[in-house]
Amino acid sequence: VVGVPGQARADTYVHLFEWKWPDVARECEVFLGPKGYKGVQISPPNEHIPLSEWWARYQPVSYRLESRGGTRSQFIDMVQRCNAAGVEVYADLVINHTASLNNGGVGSGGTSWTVRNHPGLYGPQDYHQPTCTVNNYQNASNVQNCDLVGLPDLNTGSSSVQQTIANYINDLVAIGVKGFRIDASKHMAPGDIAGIRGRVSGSPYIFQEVIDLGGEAVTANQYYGNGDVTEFKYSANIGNQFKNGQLKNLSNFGEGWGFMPNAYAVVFTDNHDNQRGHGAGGTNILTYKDGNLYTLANVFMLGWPYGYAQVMSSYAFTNTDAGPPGVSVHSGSTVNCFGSAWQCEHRWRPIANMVAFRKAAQGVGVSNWWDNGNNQIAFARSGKGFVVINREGGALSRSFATTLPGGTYCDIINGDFANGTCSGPTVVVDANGNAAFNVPAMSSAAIHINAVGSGG
Ligand code: LM2
Ligand code: CA
Repeated sequence: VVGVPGQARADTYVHLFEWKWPDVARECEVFLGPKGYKGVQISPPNEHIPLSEWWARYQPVSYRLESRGGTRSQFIDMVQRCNAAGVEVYADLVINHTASLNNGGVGSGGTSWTVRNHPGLYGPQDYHQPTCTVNNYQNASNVQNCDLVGLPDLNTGSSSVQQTIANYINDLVAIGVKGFRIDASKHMAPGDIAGIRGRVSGSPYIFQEVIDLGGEAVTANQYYGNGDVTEFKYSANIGNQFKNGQLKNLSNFGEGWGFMPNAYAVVFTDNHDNQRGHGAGGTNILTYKDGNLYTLANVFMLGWPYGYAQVMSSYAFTNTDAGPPGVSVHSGSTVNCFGSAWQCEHRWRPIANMVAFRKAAQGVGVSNWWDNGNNQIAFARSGKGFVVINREGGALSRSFATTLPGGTYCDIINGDFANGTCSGPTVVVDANGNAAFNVPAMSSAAIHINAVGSGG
């Protein structure tokens, strides 16, 4: 048995990368709320440099809510509608630095600026001096007090800078934003983040982007005092196992692999950076381009009681700098997903339905682990659910002790359960808890106690 039952994580949020606010709002209402996603991470809502590349969003010009995502009023409407749908909005906070492009210009909201000079917000005295370049990851002060890829490094230790940042966060909190991803947290001293947090009203959820794959001066554990932290080792290792390893190795995936304590970890197969070779994680990162393999890895992640799970929702790209498609996701009742633009991984049936599995398995750990010594695995979330993953070229036909009460369960990987009926195949669990599964090559099956009919 692995996984500490009391700490088994129950929830999932989705990153709707570069979605516009009206599309996010509608998605909260028609899909995320009904499927049980707890939250949605949005791209940075602040004013940014006016380039088409996705990373323009990571060069703040001001904290006005005028961005490629939409206007302030569209932002407010989105937050209200997502809250009404039971979905928390997590804003991506870019607060380590400000813009550097071409010595200045005009931002996405019409604000004029020059490098280290943002009228009403910051002047030269608000940046770390003398200026230096992040180039030595063995030296925490270099990592935290110098310019990251040429981006002017705010003096986040100063109380006036902390207050300016907190004013921005408090504006978002007042609108109804429930959580924050703190971009480039590794590049700010943990005490600086604590200082900002201390000036924020309420106690929003925060998770800090700290890339810690080992071997550096700044480590993830230094940030636990502030809140959750991204576990990049999870992303790198799940990719490596699904691409090159053996799934039998995953029987103690999590703390047993030297990952951070379950209670702090935010986990993902890929994020918007490492799916395109930015950020970190190496060459084995799984993405939507991996098709079935990607689905299987996400089924594992959502079935497994480690971390707060992030589902990535991407747009198709070949150029790793390319910005989002011009077309809207929603137009009338048409949903523009799965084609050559928006990929909507969060709507892929196995991924979408495993969100409810994860909730159903709340509070219980893993038992009845089985593997074939290679790439076929199965496990129970004791008394709550059962997952079978077949990452091999042949079918997997076998009877398992599921730990579940007898009944006819919906295989939620291959069908949807609604109003007591299953649109796809069912799995019969007998009175002793045993059930026969027949899982084709490169496929999976999953059942849980909130998708079961009567009888059996
Ligand atoms: C991060 N973590 O701490 C992200 O992992 C990283 O992807 C972000 O960079 C970074 N923080 C800053 O928020 C991204 C992107 C970079 C891009 C920056 C700023 O990965 O490529 O840098 O945003 O937009 C771009 C150019 C780069 C240039 C820089 C400054 O790609 O060549 O450097 O702007 O003008 C001279
Ligand atoms: Ca810094």
